[in-house]
Amino acid sequence: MMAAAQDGPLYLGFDFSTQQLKVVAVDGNLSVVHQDNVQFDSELPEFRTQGGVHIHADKLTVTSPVLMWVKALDLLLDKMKKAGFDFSRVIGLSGSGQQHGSVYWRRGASETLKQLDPNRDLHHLLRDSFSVADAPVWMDSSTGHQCQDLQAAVGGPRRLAEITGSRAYERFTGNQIAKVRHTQPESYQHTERISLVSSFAASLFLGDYAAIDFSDGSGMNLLDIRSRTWSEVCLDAVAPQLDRLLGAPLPSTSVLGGVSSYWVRRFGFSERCRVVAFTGDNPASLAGMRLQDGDIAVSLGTSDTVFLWIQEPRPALEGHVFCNPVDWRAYMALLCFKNGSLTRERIRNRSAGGSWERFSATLRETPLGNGGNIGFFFDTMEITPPAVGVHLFDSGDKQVSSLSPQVEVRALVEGQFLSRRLHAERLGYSIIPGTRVLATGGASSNKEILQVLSDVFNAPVYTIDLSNSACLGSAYRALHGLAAESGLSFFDAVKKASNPQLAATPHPTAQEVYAPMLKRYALLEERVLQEPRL
Ligand code: XUL
Repeated sequence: MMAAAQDGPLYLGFDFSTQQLKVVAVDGNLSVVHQDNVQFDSELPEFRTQGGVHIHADKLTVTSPVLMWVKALDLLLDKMKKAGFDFSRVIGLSGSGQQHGSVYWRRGASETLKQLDPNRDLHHLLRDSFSVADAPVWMDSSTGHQCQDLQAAVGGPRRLAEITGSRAYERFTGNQIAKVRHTQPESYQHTERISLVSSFAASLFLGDYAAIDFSDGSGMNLLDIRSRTWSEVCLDAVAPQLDRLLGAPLPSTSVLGGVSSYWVRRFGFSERCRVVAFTGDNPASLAGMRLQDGDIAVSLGTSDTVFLWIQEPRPALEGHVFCNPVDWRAYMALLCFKNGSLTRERIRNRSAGGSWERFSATLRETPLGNGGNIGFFFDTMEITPPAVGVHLFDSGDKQVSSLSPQVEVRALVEGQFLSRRLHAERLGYSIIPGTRVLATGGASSNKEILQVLSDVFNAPVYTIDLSNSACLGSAYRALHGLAAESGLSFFDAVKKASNPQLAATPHPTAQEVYAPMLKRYALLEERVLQEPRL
């Protein structure tokens, strides 16, 4: 044991995501020394989840059993122990949780948490500690009424977005709490504390209720993102005296305390091991990517997601502005675009003979700006902006019914990236000298697609593997949380981590071509939004 402890300190990052619980351990050089996971469906079949959740008969209500998450933690730590992981070297841990989900602790649970018997599994000890057994999760969309009520109470969707960073969304926790209060009044009565998935998980390690952090707290429609306190008007609209059930929110970099004696005695954690506030999986991913001021990350997957670091929040009716998880003065924004890879594949099949090589060759052979042709390809109802259908325009802004295959390929890729840039700028993002575009996800392996991305943003594009970013970001945050007490910035704390790879730099004429095209794109998008939906 002594010899192992001399091998230097370790930091753990956990990720309580929808389908699995993951862990990663990094050393002081930020090298990954251990990782493991528990898959809910296959390793905890007794809970009968599919993809980690239960979809209820109304198809709108989606929940996960809280005890499944607790049991997954028992299982994960047992696996680590069996693999010979030396818990005594861990001096800091943190974690992330799927955003928006809520956990309802039954009256008396805080006492239980404080006196956990190290000879027993957590899921036995906490069997009776939850007043609501099935936690609403982010996939739930059953709270339409509650959203309307909240918006009406604060003065409309725009006002709600100004206060909390987002208009009302069904999955956001405030609306979920309002629904639990109305549909399960008795359970609500017996609730002593409400946690997010992230602060619930931190509570297990702390042996006490953990604070909700500013960043994950921003996904509740309850936090005033400027004052970083609960918004009274929002709380009052959801439930009386809700602040007592939520506890005071804290900066995401806070050290909450030490691990409870349960962990010391059951697994051999050091009494020195600190728990740094857990946060949401998207904020934790931002930390894992080491996104900086001015950067934008574009994840090119089934749906495309855009992450932004912003200094001044400018919330809109689309997208979300959250408090920043690594710098409490800053903000981050998140935008989701539904028509990503599946649309790229459809156009590849239609206009490039099903071949990515031909698709790429077409992008190489067609000019920047596509001769003025612009396309909107919303195969399914888009989130950002809320529009559907394919809309094509020629260089004179005249709507046309088709484009040649070559022009169509470029119109798709340019159109997607013009849209990512337009909506990012509406949330307060601007390209500054030194701006980097970080690309990740399936399509980020296509050099020609990345070249268009670089040209449209007039900024260099770097690629980065994000498959583990929330978990890794949590381990980084654990390390930084400890160092932050001495004033070290997140970026100084994690500078030893490996850097993203440069993949494309903008063409010298990019700015000249795309600055006016972005303005035209915005006007044409207005026209598309005004078209009647069929
Ligand atoms: C973000 C959101 C999802 C979950 C996934 O608003 O709902 O990304 O965080 O775990």
